[in-house]
Amino acid sequence: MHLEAVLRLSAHHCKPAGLTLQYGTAGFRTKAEHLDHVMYRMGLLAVLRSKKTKSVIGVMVTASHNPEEDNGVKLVDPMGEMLVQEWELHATNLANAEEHELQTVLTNIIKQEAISMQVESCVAIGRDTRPSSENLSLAVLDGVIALESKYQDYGLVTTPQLHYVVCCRNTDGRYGEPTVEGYYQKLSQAFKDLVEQSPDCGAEQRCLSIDGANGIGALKVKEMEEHLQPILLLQLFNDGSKGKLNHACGADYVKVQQKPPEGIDMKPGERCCSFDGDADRIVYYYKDCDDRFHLLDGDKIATLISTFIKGLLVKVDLKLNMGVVQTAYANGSSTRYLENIMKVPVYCAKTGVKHLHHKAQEFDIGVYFEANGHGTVLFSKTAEEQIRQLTNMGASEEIRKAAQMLENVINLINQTVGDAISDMLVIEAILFLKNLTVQKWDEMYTDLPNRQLKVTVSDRKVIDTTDAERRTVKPPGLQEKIDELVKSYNLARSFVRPSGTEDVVRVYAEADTQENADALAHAVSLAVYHLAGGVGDLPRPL
Ligand code: G16
Repeated sequence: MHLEAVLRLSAHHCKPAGLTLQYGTAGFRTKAEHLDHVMYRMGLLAVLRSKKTKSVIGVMVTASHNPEEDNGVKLVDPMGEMLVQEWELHATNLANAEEHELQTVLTNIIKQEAISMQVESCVAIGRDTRPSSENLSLAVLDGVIALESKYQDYGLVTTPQLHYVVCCRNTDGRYGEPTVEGYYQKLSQAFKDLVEQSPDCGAEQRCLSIDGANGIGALKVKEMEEHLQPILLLQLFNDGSKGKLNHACGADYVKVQQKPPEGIDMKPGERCCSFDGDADRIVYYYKDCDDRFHLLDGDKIATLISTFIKGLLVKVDLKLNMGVVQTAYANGSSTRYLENIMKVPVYCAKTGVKHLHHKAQEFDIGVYFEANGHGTVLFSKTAEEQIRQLTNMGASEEIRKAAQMLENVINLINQTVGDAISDMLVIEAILFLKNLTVQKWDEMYTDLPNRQLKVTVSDRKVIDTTDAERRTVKPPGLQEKIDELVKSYNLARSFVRPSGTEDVVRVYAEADTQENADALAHAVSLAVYHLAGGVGDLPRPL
């Protein structure tokens, strides 16, 4: 095989000697200036994956919630899912091969995966609004061109839009038309069909304020707005016209800081939401008459959506099993509510949509959400078929109506991956249909006070976890220390894990009061600092 062009073009995307990067929670992610060679090589890998699967493969240039200076890459598999985990190793080997090893590593992947280089391939490329994204997506393109593959450059798109078009392309349009306009048409039609039955709500209920994180989500929601009027009236803040991407705004900031983003004008009782930097996460919030901030995160979203779906399933009387998948970050109150009140089985997966998605596929209807607002609902083929049959058959009017609503949810939810825009429309539709205010939704259960902190250590790989990241097995003594600290507080829980997107260790704690959650999080941070090689200043009390 001739890899001449690959090596020739690689000279324009040289790997800095000695630099090694790890495939993390959602692909490679680091400072943008270290990523040119990675992008080129992910272009190459996407072509190989495309040949192997005989499908279109997606490459999204984004670092999502990370600061503007960072960038990253997410690879999208044929049905719109994240790259299959067995290929993460190929990605790591390829990204870390020194220039002189590139040919060997590529040839090894081709051999190991028995890839026929004669097979046609096609790569779909997308990017977010970061200043570095355009050039990095050109590097991806160079990799694709080096292996003489077909491609389509979708330009500026949200990550979920790229996942959507990849799935559409590989299902011959059955999932929808493979364009951004097709995405708007599909979602807005399903949204309108779903809310058709809702009681007439006032203008107040129809208004939603959106914090676009100064990112791609803001651009895309602006494009979509006209498709949603007059049902939904959107007010967009942090639209990218002045502020910096994810700076003091966006879903991650709001969730971690537990406060509103800067740049949003919030009136008491008004429903607001924040997207993250590539619009695959969403959180809701409002402030009450006493100016108190209330956050409705991924756990509250999962509860709202699964309660709604369960209600419809009872009406249609289908014996479909439904499960909810969360991570260790899920608030203890949400898990108890789902299990004890709603009687829905709940599972805990490792952080990262790839893990949650996988688990959710085991159910007829799998609802998965990370507390940070990343999630969706998956319907099995059986579930989709049974629901569709009921919409056509001579079932009673009530059953037919409920089945129709479920079908609209299937069309509205982006089943390929968590999607801020799609999730927002599902939530808005449920609130309309149930005539629920954001306050009433919030009252479903009360979150346990919690705190998330970050600790910088010299090498975060010294921490190893087990039990879906709820316990550490390394370094020695850390878990014992956490256990001892947790015992001193009521209703307390805490865990630590190395982040797969930032160079930090994440600390989570919850307890009966905010003071206790804060104190526990601080004490655990100190334990991490001392036992796992903390660098810089000691973690300070909150
Ligand atoms: C990515 C993943 C999420 C994960 C988040 C944080 O989100 O897709 O599943 O929760 O990173 O991961 P970590 O704690 O390992 O840094 P995004 O929105 O940044 O792509």
